[in-house]
This record gives sequence, C-alpha cells and structure tokens, in this order.
Amino acid sequence: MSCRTVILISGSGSNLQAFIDTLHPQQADIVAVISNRADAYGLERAAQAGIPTQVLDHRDFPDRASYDLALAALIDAHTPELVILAGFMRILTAGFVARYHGRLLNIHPSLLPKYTGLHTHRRALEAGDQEHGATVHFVTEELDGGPAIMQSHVPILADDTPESLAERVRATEHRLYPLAAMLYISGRLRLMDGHACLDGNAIAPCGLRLDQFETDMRGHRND
Ligand code: NHR
Ligand code: GAR
Repeated sequence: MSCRTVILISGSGSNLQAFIDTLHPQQADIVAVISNRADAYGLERAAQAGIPTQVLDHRDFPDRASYDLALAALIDAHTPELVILAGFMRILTAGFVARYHGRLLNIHPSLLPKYTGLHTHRRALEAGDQEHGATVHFVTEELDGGPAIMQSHVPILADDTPESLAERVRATEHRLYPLAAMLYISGRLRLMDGHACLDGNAIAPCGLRLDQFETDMRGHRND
C-alpha cells in the first residue's frame, strides 16, 4: 500500500525532485506539495510531475499559531501518513509538531548536533571543520533537536566557499533523504519513546551513516 505523503517546501525543491525521481508510486504517493512562498521553484517541479500544489503565505497570518493551524488544516485535507519538510524555512509551533508526532521528518544541512539553525555551511567553514554533511531527523518541538535518523558526510576542501560546500552537501541529501523516508515507509523506522528505532533497535544519537548503509545494501544485493 502506497504511503500518502505531503511535502512542505520554501525554495528550489531539489530534495522534492529527489523524492519524485527516486520513490516508486507503489511506495510513496506524494499527494500534495505545500509552500509558504508563491515563488518557490519547487512548485513548478511538482506541477511538472502532476502533483497538486498549494501556497500558504505566512505573511497573511498575525502569528505563528494561526499560521500553523491553517497549515495543518491544508495538510490534513490530504490525510497523509507522512509529512516531509524539504527546505521548509518556517519554525513550527509545539502544537503543530505534536499533531504529526513520529511522522514528521526534516533534513538539516549539518552534522547535528552541530550547527542547528541557519547558515550552517558558513559556520562549519569558520570553525575550521574538516567535514560537514546533512542529517535527517524526526521533528520535535526543539529546533533541529529531534532524534537523528541518518547522516551524510562530505570533506571540506581548502578552497571551499559556503556555496561550493552547500552544493557538495546537497548532492548527498538527494540520496540521503529518500532512503531515510523509505525506511519509514517500509515500516522499519519508527519513533518510539523519543528514540529513532530501526527494526525495533534504537539508532545511535548521530543517526545511521549513509555511506555505511549504502555499502551494506550493495553487499546484500545478489545481482
Ligand atoms: N520546527 C520545529 N518545531 N522543530 C524543528 O526541528 C524544525 C521546525 C521547523 C523547521 C527546519 C530547520 C532546518 O532544517 C525546521 C526544523 C527554519 C529556521 C528559521 O530560523 C530554522 C531551522 C529550520 C527552518 N526560520 C525563520 C523563522 O523565523 C525564517 C527564516 C527564513 O524565512 O528564511 O521561522 O534548518
Ligand atoms: C537543503 O540543503 C536543506 O538541507 C536546507 O535547505 C536546502 C533546501 O534545498 N534546509 C534548511 O536549511 C532548512 N532550514 P531544496 O529546496 O533544493 O531541497
């Protein structure tokens, strides 16, 4: 049975594109793409793929609570099982997060718990880090603080700029995010007692490693 999925975006939607390109319709049914910005390029990607789109501009609401109530009403009309934040740039209230407890995922462009919030690539460069990456996590009330599911790692190069580093990280996000979502869709991944669990076992605090997981998958293939 296909997993009804709503994807929230604010911008270019390259992660949305990765979902469209990677997930089979029998696995995930992307029933709607919702953006808080009317000019998000991801809306065109969705339309191109025949996915219904909606825009809900946060500037039309007096506060976060009223925006989040309207957003939840839009989402719930599609009766999704899974809700995906893919470059969605609005902080969500505790009430919203509680409503989708255990079925709301985010991708954050850093090796959490390092660099929560914004401008992660610049901050990793300024700190002189040797590696950087992205984390898929369950969303909780605590900003970028929910249980980690899986991380991708990239080296930081001597001549990197925030832009070049972001591009290298984003290329890994497009493998990382659909794979993590598939673990949820297949029923192997769950949030249990505040822990991200794979096959019923708690995942380490930093999450699974994408490179390790991909190596293991190759080893288990018999073609
Ligand atoms: N909401 C909750 N409750 N918990 C999380 O973990 C969330 C969340 C909402 C979004 C994505 C997150 C990221 O991956 C995310 C995780 C936006 C901001 C932010 O400061 C911070 C983190 C994230 C997304 N947004 C500004 C705001 O005032 C607006 C910035 C803008 O519009 O450019 O909401 O990084
Ligand atoms: C991605 O790199 C994602 O990790 C990051 O924004 C980009 C969205 O790209 N998310 C955040 O910074 C959330 N605050 P996309 O629109 O092309 O998928």
